[in-house]
Amino acid sequence: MTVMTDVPASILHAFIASCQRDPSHPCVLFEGRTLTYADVRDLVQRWASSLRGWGVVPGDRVALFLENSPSFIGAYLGTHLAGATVVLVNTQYRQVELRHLLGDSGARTCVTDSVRVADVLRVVADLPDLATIVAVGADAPVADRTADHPRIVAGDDLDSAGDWDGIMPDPDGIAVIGYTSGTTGRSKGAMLRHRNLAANAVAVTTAWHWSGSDRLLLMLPLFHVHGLCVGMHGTFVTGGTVDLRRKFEASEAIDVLNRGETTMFFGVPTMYTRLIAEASGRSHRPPPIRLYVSGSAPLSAQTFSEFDARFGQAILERYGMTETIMNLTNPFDGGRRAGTVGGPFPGQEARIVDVRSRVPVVPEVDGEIQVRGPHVFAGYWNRPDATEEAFDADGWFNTGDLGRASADGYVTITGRAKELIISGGYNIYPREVEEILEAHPAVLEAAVVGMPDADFGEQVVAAVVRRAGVPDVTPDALIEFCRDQVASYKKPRRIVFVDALPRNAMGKVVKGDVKVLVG
Ligand code: MCA
Ligand code: AMP
Repeated sequence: MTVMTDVPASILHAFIASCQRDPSHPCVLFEGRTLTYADVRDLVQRWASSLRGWGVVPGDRVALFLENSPSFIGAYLGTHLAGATVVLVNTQYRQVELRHLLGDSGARTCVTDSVRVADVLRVVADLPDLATIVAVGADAPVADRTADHPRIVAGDDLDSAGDWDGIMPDPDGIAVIGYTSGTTGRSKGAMLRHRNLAANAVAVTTAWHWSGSDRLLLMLPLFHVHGLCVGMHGTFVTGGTVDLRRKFEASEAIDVLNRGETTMFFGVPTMYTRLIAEASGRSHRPPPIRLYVSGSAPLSAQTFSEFDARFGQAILERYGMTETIMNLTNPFDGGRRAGTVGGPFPGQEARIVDVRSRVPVVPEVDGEIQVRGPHVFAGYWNRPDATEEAFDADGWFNTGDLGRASADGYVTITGRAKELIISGGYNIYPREVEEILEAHPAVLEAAVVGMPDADFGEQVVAAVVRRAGVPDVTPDALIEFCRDQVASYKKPRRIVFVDALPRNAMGKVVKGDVKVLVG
């Protein structure tokens, strides 16, 4: 195992070092604007000073419920500079998730936009800890709400930073809480320390030969580890440039790639299948770039080879998790093998163990993937039980992903021990959707499974047993019911009414049989 040297204390330390090296270098390109490293540092200081003015104290949790924009970056590093912890919130989340994330994390401040303020206000009655909502966006309905609890302040009225330098993070402090893995329907907050983020960013940039002259086209959302901890952190650590977009559009991506200034693109497999489809309608293929990376969900060998045929480039597939950021990667220089995720990043360890005995297995034998190293999180927020269960006595983290290693060290992910549907790179926990469906008066019980989907990889399908003696319900009405409460990507694409759910002798629903039933 290579030991990484020169790991900065935090991403903020790394960002400031990059800024000191070249303050006038472009850091963020966004909607026609160029923000240099000095511009971003100024923005971060103003955010930190404003957050402090709005009552944020060291150790607070600040929830970011924001789309991609320079404000996200300012609020993110600004929260760190104010000594607080960022809680990441998917912008598609609705009342069920918001109530849980904001409540469980005890966030006292939520930074959002002028549209999403309404979503937060819908649930504030259940959020006694939430003192301040910061609304970014010119048309924020701030004036008439300032006296209420929580108070709403305008995120565009930032302080001039003045002479306040802020608080540089303690490497062991919690930088980010990312919610993930809700086996009971309620997700858990993975606590990432500043040093975890810094160590992984150095490992990733080293492995992928990322430098200050790179320009990353980033169309992934910043509220997940993929966009934030790989895309943004790598940029800050190397002193490179990120061409940040609000969201992914295949035609826009190809147009940008055609300009020849991009050197890297990171995406989920759905983005690659859409890029292939978009490129097939064009006369020329984009000029080659230094690196295409795929992750967050399995990249099929077919997409890998179609992309190679259409773009003339081998996608580098890697594997990560919110709890550990990036774990395994195909090599930058050696062969990138379709259907595999390669081996550990520098300075990190991985192994495959027998799912029952937890003893390491030999190559070509299936087991659970375990990882260990400076990138691995501190544990789950307020969940010592879940934290203890996640680690073994020697500090190995159980990923819940199944895999096998080849004799020369390439890991193939073969399945998941955890019940999880990955749709277009978003994780969906069946239990959460089942609980929503079962809260509908016309539903007796529900079982949710992932079925193959050409665009998203997997799609959500629900088998539903209707309750007798109540007014009937249509599949569309049930889908609408879900959409009102949870992120739209979690809603079932299909609902199949069944007389009973298939159960085993223990009374447990057999998901394999549910798939046959709805298939
Ligand atoms: C959007 N929709 C989806 C999904 N995305 N449905 C199922 N699965 C999805 N992934 C639905 C919306 O709810 C909406 O439904 C309709 O599609 C249109 O929404 P829109 O936003 O326009 O969708 P899109 O632009 O087509 O989005 C597809 C996408 C997006 C670009 C692939 O899903 C995406 O950015 N995915 C990346 C997620 C990501 O970053 N994952 C990393 C997490 P309706 O109209 O009915 O309301 S995993 C991670 O971080 C780990 C560490 C790792 O390894 O990377
Ligand atoms: P999250 O909980 O959102 O951090 O998602 C992490 C999960 O995404 C992992 O535990 C894997 O199940 C899955 N994942 C990430 N990258 C890959 C990949 N390259 N291939 C297959 N699954 C992946």
